[in-house]
Amino acid sequence: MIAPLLATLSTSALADKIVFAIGGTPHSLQGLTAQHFTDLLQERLGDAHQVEYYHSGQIGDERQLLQKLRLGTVNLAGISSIMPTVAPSFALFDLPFLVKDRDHLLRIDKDIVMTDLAQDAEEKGLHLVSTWENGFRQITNSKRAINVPDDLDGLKIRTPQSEWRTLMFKTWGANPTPMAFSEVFVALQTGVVDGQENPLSNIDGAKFQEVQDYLSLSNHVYSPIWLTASAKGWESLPDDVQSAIQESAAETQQWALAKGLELDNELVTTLEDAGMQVNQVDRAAFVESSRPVYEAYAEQVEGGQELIDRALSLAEE
Ligand code: EAX
Repeated sequence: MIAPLLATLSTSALADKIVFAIGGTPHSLQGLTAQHFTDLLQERLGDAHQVEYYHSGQIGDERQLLQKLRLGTVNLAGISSIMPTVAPSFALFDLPFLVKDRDHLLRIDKDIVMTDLAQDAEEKGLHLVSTWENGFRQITNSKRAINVPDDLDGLKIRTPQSEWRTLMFKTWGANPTPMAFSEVFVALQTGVVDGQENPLSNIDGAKFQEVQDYLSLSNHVYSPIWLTASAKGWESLPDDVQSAIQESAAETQQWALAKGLELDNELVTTLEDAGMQVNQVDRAAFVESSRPVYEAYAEQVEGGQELIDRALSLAEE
């Protein structure tokens, strides 16, 4: 009688819960996406496993989530702009104006992310499950409208904790200040920083319009959010759980990109109605001053120039 009882116990102890976390707020696209995924996954897993979902950095900002994945206390996390700290090739998404639109993104995802970049992550002990959308990033600040890079001169702009995003803003003349997303609202409110850069749904999701006057639409980078596991943690999941995660994540990718497009179209009005002054940046001027970032990527990332060329060649298919 004892053997079957032990078998039951060990099965349930193995994977009775899947801990999943993101840094963003519930109302941001990544929050909506994470909830969508949680629901799909829970439906697939049924009663066998409980998906435990945390948002807003409740159990850690993205850097801490990376550590928790490695420690095994978190099974799945959404990791966005700090991915180049894992493997520098991910800074492909810190090359300004590289991603043309979401169709281009999907081609890059299939031909570069899920092959080359996923391999680089695997070598660093992380398993990429899927590429979701954080979104096209825009600049907000409390001082003035940003039209050309010179307008950023001396402005303190919060960036994610990635040297590539700080390099980008330094190149444009700003004074970048990296910090975790959950600290940004207070930093903007108290004037510790003048501005920040994020997709519209993160801006609205965290109510930055309450503490920022100017929204400059730059679309300077497309920032994905990667559903990530530790390589070891992933291997230790039962096959059926892996498949449930993979299938739910793939469905979620489609949902997220469609939702991202919808939100980009509607949130400019929402933010304008909230009192923000909105302008379009001079894209050509920004493209022109972004060259040093491409040069840095080609120099510092192994095979960097080839990745740039391949990504660019996927723009026109
Ligand atoms: O949860 O840190 C950031 O600005 C990123 O956009 C992050 O994904 C927000």
